[in-house]
Order: sequence, then C-alpha cells, then structure tokens
Amino acid sequence: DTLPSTTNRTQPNILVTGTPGTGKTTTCEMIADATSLQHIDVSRLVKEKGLHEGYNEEFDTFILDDEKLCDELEDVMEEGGKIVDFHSCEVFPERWFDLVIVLRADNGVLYGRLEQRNYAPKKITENIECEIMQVVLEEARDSYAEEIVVELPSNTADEMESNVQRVVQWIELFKENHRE
Ligand code: DAT
Repeated sequence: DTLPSTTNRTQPNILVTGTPGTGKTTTCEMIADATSLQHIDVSRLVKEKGLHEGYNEEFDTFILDDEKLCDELEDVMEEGGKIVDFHSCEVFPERWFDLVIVLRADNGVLYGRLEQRNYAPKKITENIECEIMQVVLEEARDSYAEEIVVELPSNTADEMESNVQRVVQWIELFKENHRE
C-alpha cells in the first residue's frame, strides 16, 4: 500500500477547508461533539496568539505568519485526533492530515451568509469570486494526495447533517483500522 502518510496516529487529523461562510466552523463543532476529535479554529487561534504580521486594510484580513502558525500547531497535530478549520489549506504540511474536506456552497446561499456576517460589499464579492473560481478546492488538490481530498456541498441543514455523519463514520473506521 502506498499511502502518502506513514502515520502512527491512532486517531486521524482532518482538515475542513472552504471559502468563508461555507460552514466549516459549524460542521467542525458538530463533528467534534459526536466524536473524540478536538476542534481547532485556526482563524481564532491566529488572532488570539498573534500568529500574524499585522492587518491588511485593503483585504480586510490578518496577514498570516505561516511559520509561527505551523510551529504553534506542530506538537498538537503530532498527537492526532484534531479537526482543523481554516479557509486556506496550502500553509500546512501535507503529512499532518489523513482527510481533507472542502465544503462548497452555491453563490446565492453564500451571499446571504456573508451579508448576515456584515462583511463589507467588497469582501463579499471577493469571497463569492473565490468560491466560483474553486480557489480553495484547487489549492487542496495541489497540496494533498488526490485520494484524501473530498468535496462536499454545504447549502442546507440536511447536507450539513449528512456531511457530519459521513465524516463521523469515516473517523470510526479510521480508529478501527489504526488501533495500537
Ligand atoms: P465558515 O466557518 O466556513 O465561515 P460557518 O460555519 O461560520 O462557516 O457558517 C456560516 C453561517 O452559515 C452560519 O450562520 C451557519 C450557516 N451554515 C453553514 N453551513 C450551513 C448549511 N449547510 N446549512 C445551513 N446553514 C449553514
């Protein structure tokens, strides 16, 4: 077998990525509630621990310090059993993850969610364009082995429920197959 990561993790690490508003945080919280996995909200961590090089006014976002972020998470990821939530996926080492979920939402749906968040019109447009151009999906496909990247629609509560169930089942199977 030629799995990319020769992992000795007994619990998997999962990355949940996607354009802002696609449902990463909600989905991760639900998966963490249903399993032994621990949710890591990277955007919050970056703000709380100052893992950035200041604020970019033009793009209305923090400028990520990739190296600080990866240093902060290295030991934590080594333990396994983490579900990581972030809108970008190319900053992390490939070996950290056993599964990469890319959440997707239709334009109209995403627009409504970002508007609800009171994002500035420019920031809404940028994020909608990012979703249309499949920026995060392509980033994921460029950064991780094809067979571990899974694209899931996240427009409705039913879809979210089904995504959560699917990942929970996958986690259970991983644990059965990686017992000590
Ligand atoms: P993200 O972490 O990707 O920015 P979120 O989890 O904060 O997204 O979700 C943004 C909002 O949209 C939040 O109010 C919950 C809602 N939402 C997310 N996914 C959904 C889905 N599949 N069905 C219904 N509502 C959803």
